[in-house]
Amino acid sequence: MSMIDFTTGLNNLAIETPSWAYGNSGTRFKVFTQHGVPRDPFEKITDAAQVHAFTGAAPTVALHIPWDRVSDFAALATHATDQGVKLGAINANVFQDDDYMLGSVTNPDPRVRRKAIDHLLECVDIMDVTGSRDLKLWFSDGTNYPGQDDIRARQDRLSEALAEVYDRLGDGQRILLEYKLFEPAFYTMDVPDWGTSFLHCIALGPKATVCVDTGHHAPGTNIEFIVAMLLRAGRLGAFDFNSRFYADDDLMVGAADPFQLFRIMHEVVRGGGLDPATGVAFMLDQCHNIEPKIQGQIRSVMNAQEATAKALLVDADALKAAQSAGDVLGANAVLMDAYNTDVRPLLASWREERGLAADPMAAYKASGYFDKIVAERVGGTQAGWGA
Ligand code: PSV
Ligand code: MN
Ligand code: MN
Repeated sequence: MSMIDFTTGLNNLAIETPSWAYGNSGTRFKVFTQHGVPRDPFEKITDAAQVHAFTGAAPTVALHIPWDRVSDFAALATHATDQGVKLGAINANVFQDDDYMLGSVTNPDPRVRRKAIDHLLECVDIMDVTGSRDLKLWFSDGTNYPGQDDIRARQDRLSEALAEVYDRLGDGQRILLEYKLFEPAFYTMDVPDWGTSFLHCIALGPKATVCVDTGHHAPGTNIEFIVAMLLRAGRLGAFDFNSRFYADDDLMVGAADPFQLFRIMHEVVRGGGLDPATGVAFMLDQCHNIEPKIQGQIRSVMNAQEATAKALLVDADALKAAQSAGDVLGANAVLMDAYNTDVRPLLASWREERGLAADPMAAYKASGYFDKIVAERVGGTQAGWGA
């Protein structure tokens, strides 16, 4: 069993934070506005840079188009670099336009499909300017009622659209195809599960990989099994990390079920996913509806680091020996020993060795940044959700 060493593994864990986590958000019942939230994409990047400054582990920021549309993406990229971060994945958005009521790229109307594909192509144009590697595609497309549309024809339309976008990708660019079990469609989603995403990725070619959003499965789904399968097939492109108690709750990763996050990270370590050459992007896809946003992101990065540190502590040789000997309880104990280790002192040392504060949350709170943005910013924008 090849395993990466503890420090290299932690050094390689780069968490991408989402621009939309910094804006106001809520549920479909109410958006709660907070003080000091960014007024434009530039200020979102500035906030994201704080998360990186205090954790040393969040070097990139994902954009969502059109939520983050600016007139000059090169200027946004320069601003990011000036702040000490880089622009990351471009998330397409074909789910907030009246035209998409019956679907975007799978809509029965060719005019609507054209409009949706054109948006996806425009996102690749933006990637060319921002230097982003990844185009993240999530489709809200689906149906609510049996018979509403032809399930197979929708798959044909989807694969046509994906092929056109795939052909437009430049060198070093990838498609991340995200799946979701339900919502907003309730009978069928056109990309409901990893199998559907995987099939489309295989048909497209090596530059298409699956994005696993941890909130997008049926309750009880064994997500680490999916992770193992995709890594084994070389098609795990990214995570959208968040946690959930019920459905797509978008709560802080590691908040609802830290043990599940550990099991996922164990499979990531086991499958070589912390080796940058494997190409797994670790992104957060969360909304902080009631908690302070920058702190919510810092806590999420710390939670991901803790789960990863525990996974890196698994004694691979002892585990293999116990597994080979058929020692069921012994093998389980190896995993549980790692999970039950308090890794916070180890992470504090890791940070101090890099000139960071041992406790990023306390250091951020003491920095005065929050008071500064509250004073400076009036009338922050909405993340895009929960309008
Ligand atoms: C859809 O639920 C999703 O997970 C997709 O990744 C969207 O782009 C994102 O949420 C927006 O928050
Ligand atoms: Mn997502
Ligand atoms: Mn989601």
